[in-house]
Amino acid sequence: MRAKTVCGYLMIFFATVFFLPLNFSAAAEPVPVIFDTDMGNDIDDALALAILHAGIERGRCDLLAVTVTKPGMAAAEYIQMVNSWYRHPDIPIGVTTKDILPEPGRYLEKTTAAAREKFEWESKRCDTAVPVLRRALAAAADSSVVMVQVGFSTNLADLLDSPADDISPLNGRELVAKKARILLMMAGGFTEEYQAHKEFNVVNDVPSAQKLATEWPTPIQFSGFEIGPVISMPSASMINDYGWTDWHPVRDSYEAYCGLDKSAWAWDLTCALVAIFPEEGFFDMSEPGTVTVRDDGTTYFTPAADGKHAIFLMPSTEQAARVRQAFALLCSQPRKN
Ligand SMILES: [Ca+2]
Repeated sequence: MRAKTVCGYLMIFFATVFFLPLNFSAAAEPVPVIFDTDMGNDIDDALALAILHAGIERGRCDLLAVTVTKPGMAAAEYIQMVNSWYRHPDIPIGVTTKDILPEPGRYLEKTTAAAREKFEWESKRCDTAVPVLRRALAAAADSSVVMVQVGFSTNLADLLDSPADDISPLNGRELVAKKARILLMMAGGFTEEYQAHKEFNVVNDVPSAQKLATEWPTPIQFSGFEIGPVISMPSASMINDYGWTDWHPVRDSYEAYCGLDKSAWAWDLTCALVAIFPEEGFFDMSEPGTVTVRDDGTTYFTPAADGKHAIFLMPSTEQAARVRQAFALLCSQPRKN
């Protein structure tokens, strides 16, 4: 009974907001995005990738490359499968050289195997992450690229240390300073409740997170751990909104990861959403300041007028509802044929 009532309210809510707040302007130029992910450790990376593909379909995102901080080929092959399903098989993919959490997790291999029964795609011979990042940046317009990092800081720290090569006469730090506009990263914990929290993306590679916090040359906006629990993915959407297709890689992954009836906490989607719809006010940002990463993996934010960092502020009830709705609509958005 209760479930039916909740479902009824959700349907009214969906019908209402579908026509109201998602009035993304059609004239905006696609945002050039590089997506760096630990795909497979949690389901929100897959949902974030779905949001970026929805952005491509809407003409709001140009996905220049995907780089992976999960070693081995399971994550890379899964990403190639998803990109191919969305009909963008040529997006470059680069893989880390470090061996952090190599286990494939709950959905990468399972969904890739299921996909083989549904459609064919060409497996990619992937390069390592740093040359893929360097090529994508070198080819981009100056100060244009939005970097979205939703896994460990390994690849982007390695990028900063990369020397000049035949891809670019600039070293990594110079290349980032010239080509990137901003880095959006899911990392850290910044509210009082999470002061002692050793956030997953930080604690699995603390030196790299420290390097980005101190050396990354563009502004950084940090989406902290505290945001995800208040904007979980609506399970009703996972159950109800995919009827337009007989199979969907991200829905299949979600089912394998936690079951369709669970509303998974949603961290990584926040950065993808803000990357491609920066003007929509989905979140408010803090005043400028500096994020510090301690050696034990905890983090804190200090306001400072000349700081290059900001943190996502906790969303209001209205913002959280709107963000959840955007997640639901974008992840389930039908692809073009
Ligand atoms: Ca992640």
